[in-house]
Amino acid sequence: MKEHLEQCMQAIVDGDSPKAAELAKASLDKGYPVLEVIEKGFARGIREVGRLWEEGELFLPELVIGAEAMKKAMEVLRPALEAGEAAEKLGRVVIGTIEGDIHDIGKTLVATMLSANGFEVTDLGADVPVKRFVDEAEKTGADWIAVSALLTTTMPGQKRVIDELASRSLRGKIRVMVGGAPCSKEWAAEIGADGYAGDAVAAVALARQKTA
Ligand code: B12
Repeated sequence: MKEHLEQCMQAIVDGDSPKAAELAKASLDKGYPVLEVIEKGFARGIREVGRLWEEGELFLPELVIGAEAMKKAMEVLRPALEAGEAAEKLGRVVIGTIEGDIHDIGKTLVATMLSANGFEVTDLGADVPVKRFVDEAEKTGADWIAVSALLTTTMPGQKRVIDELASRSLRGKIRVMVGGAPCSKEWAAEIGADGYAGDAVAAVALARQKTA
């Protein structure tokens, strides 16, 4: 298993989409825990690509190619995560990546896990305008708005979602959770969010714990 996870990571670092898809399929065939394969294999790979890019060892096209390989692996693995979808719905969540930000791999993983664990999820995709989060949440009667941000420059958009809710007097009715690599518990507290989660499993726990 350890060696397999290393190979998964390496396929992303190499930007090798066919290999990533093949390893993802092999993970399913071998019955490895899917979430562990994602977090300790593929996602570790994409974070390593980010680190190498930041250090100037990789160029932007290589970052893009790494992200493509990551997406290929996710395409193979996602149905296995969704397979356990619960019949009883625990609540409704509107999720998206905030405007100006196109990072959607982590957000999609959170959406998939919420949906597999009994939440009705409306995924608005990436680069979502502030008002659209709130419009959709009102329309679907959502319990939660989940806002992802991967850039320090787009994080303030998470606060604008909260401000927009307040301006429509929806602040206690619809909760807001924030996440994405640069976010933290402290940031969530600073902007008055109802919660922060550092990964998809923690996001499910947070939604469960606080949904009335
Ligand atoms: C892949 C990637 C890309 C891909 C995105 C592909 C895609 N479709 O998503 C591409 C190549 C397109 C890209 C582009 C850019 N990127 Co980029 N990218 C990354 C990288 C390497 C990995 C992100 C990722 O997918 N991680 C894997 C997933 C599984 O993890 P995650 O996103 O963190 O999500 C988990 C948790 O955070 C949490 N979570 C996520 N969302 C949410 C939401 C909620 C509500 C909750 C509760 C939890 C939660 O759960 C997830 C699952 O565990 C990061 C580096 C890093 N370490 O994050 C840089 C990074 C985010 N990128 C960066 C930059 C600068 C850019 C660009 C500006 C580069 C450029 N010059 O053009 C552009 C931005 C374009 C834009 N406007 O958005 C910087 C940001 C720096 C900063 N301080 O803001 C980073 C940190 C790289 C670096 N080390 O410098 N990028």
